[in-house]
Amino acid sequence: MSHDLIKVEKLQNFIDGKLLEPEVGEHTPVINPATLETLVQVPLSTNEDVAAATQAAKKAQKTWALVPAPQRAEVLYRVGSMMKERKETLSQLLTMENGKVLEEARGEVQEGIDMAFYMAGEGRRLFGQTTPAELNDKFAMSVRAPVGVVGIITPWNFPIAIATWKSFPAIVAGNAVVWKPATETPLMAYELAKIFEEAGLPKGVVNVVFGAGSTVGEAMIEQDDIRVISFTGSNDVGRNIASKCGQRLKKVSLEMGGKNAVIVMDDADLSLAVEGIIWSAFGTSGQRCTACSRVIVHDSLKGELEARLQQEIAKLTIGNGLDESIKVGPIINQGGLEKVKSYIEVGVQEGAKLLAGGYVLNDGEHAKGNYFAPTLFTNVDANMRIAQEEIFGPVVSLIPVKSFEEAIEVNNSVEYGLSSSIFTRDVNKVFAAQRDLDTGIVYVNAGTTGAEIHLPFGGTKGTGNGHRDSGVAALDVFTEWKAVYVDFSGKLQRAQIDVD
Ligand code: UN1
Repeated sequence: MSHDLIKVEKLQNFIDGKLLEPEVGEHTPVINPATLETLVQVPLSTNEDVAAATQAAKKAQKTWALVPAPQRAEVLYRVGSMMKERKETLSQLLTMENGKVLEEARGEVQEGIDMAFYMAGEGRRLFGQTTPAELNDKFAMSVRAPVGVVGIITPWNFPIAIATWKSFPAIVAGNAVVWKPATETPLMAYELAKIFEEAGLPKGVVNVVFGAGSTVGEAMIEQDDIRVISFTGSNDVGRNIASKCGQRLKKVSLEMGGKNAVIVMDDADLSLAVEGIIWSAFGTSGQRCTACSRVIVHDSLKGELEARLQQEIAKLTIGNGLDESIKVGPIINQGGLEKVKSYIEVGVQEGAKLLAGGYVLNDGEHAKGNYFAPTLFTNVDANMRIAQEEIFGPVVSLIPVKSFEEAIEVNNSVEYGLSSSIFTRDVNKVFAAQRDLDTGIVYVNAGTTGAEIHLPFGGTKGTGNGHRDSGVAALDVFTEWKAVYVDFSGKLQRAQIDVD
């Protein structure tokens, strides 16, 4: 069965094209959240491993940057093809280490495949600008130059897709990568490292160092040769990275979650809205940055929406995601489960009304994993903590409002600004909403999840620091603009001075 897919007992770091034991040699178990079985041991690396990876990357980058970008892209085309061939294996491993159901795991691997082919295409674009110069016989243009060695820190909730969003643009632009994957989900990194190697990526261009954020992540920040840190994870950790990198004038790209809402207006197609809410609130057990955790509903539809959501929640099958009939998988670990549980108490204390779920599932097979019942609160006030703070679990709060304007205001009243959605059939409301919703991603008549890789991914306010993952915007993180002036007049021409 799927266990046979894991061929080793202990994972190793991947540095300079070699599988290496961590210098200090400590490991920690990787637990399948659906069964609590140990899948494999993952290294807890230290400063020395990060230093070795950085040196390997620095050396490799010099040569890699001189490979023409269309040839760099060839490697990504091969990576994409290999991911496609191995899609089912990768998906099963992903379900085992992360818990998301197989259908979603396949979707996530597909997101990585899409990113490979998309970014490979950039090898023949990587556009800069050509523009007239101020003076005769002079040519001006801008080109994208690689930054050098980049550090990427990826989360457990999308362990392969987010890794591709960050590493593929970095690679095609001529950088080398030091990558710290989440210790909860190292198998995707291990598999991707193998693919990079087999696809012919020169050694040292991508280096994987497994370990904790407090050691490996901190060590990456301290390496002067790592010029960019691209991070997806919690707000606290992101702020810490940003402030430390700020001191060192290191570029930082952060993506730190959301408190995303679906707005249901009085003219909405209610069945569609219910489907959109169920999928984006309870898919991945709500453990997406883009998950819907608030539903802002027009008063006139509140009762009907509550009833319809209760009905649909009752139909959700919860269990091990390797079973194709399961719709909702487990929570990543005990800590995650405790956090979700604590928010239920908070909600009840704040006076919200619990309509579904609200408890850890301990019956039968559920006792063997980290399962939480899909949860629905109603009569939630926009200022309650359950309506303001990121829960990262299968918990959704219904907030009734009286108007479109109030809906927009409530949507924008949180610290985060990643994704938002509106269900309405009124074209005027659609256009006003896409203008006024203060989020990096806006959906009309769809839930809050499902971003496509060729568009920018990220958000406003506490979600990030102005950068974007995926899309062309990702190239901005991993390149420096270089302005190039070529004077072919044969004499010294002085800009701004010799203008007459
Ligand atoms: C995340 O949760 O961090 O839009 C990424 C989506 C997916 C990516 C989610 N394509 O939901």
